[in-house]
Amino acid sequence: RDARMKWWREARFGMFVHFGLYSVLGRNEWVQACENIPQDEYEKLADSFQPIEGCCREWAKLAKEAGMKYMVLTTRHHEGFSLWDSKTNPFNSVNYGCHRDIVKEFVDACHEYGLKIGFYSSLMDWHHPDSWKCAFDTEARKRFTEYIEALNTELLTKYGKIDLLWYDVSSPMESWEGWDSLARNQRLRALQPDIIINDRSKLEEDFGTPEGAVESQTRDWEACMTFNDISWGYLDAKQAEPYAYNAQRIIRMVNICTREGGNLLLNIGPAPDGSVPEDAWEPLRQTGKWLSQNEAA
Ligand code: FUL
Repeated sequence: RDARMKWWREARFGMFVHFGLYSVLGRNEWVQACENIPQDEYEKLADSFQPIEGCCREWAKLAKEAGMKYMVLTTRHHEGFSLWDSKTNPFNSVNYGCHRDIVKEFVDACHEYGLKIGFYSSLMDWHHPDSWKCAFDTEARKRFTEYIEALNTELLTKYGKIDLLWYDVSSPMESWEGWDSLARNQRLRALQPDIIINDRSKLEEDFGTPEGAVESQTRDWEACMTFNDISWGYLDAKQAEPYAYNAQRIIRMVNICTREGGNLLLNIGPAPDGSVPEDAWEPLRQTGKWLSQNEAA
């Protein structure tokens, strides 16, 4: 375990990217649930999902400049839209909208900039009919956990070496048994022997994930924070708070994490066209400058 954790423990700083259909609306990644948007209406957003060519390179270039060592992309957030050429989930970015495999572009961009590669994968799926039934319907639960495994198997076999799997929110089930996490994670590790897995499949696995606060844990941990503290997905100007992190605040967080043996995974929510939001550029560049000067010292 120490061997596979080595790069991660030295990394200190990574970029989280929340990108999906919710980005098009610019009102938080939970918008479908919060505003009760009917499924057929939400599906229509897929046609307007048209990120500019090269957007993943833009993220990776900035991550590199910021002194980050790895990236984690929401390959499929709770909404259930897969950003890759999935055979398991036809609701994806190759069948709809831009007709591109964004995950592949992301992986290529990470290679180009020498960044480790992380995949975020939700244990919920609002687009899948079994997602909500899992808690009380055994057959639905079986179908759904198989679906989750099939998705992750695709992700871990189609794109070469993947460094990190970042599970998220496991609702409605409260135990790893319910999600069949132990057996699934073992099978996934067999596909990617060096992969690091976070703690959100209800098993401790490799590291803890305090959210929204830089709070140390007695084990390996990574604080995930988002640029404006209120949304992970893009917020358009009408929704956005006038406030975003500045370099000073980011540097302070990185330093606390470093001192207390953790990492900082700092999120950007790209705009509908995939570009890096305006107010993230400068703070991240300044952070990178500071880190490179002080690492050298
Ligand atoms: C949460 C999710 O529900 C948010 O949408 C976001 O992805 C965050 C990192 O984890 O629990």
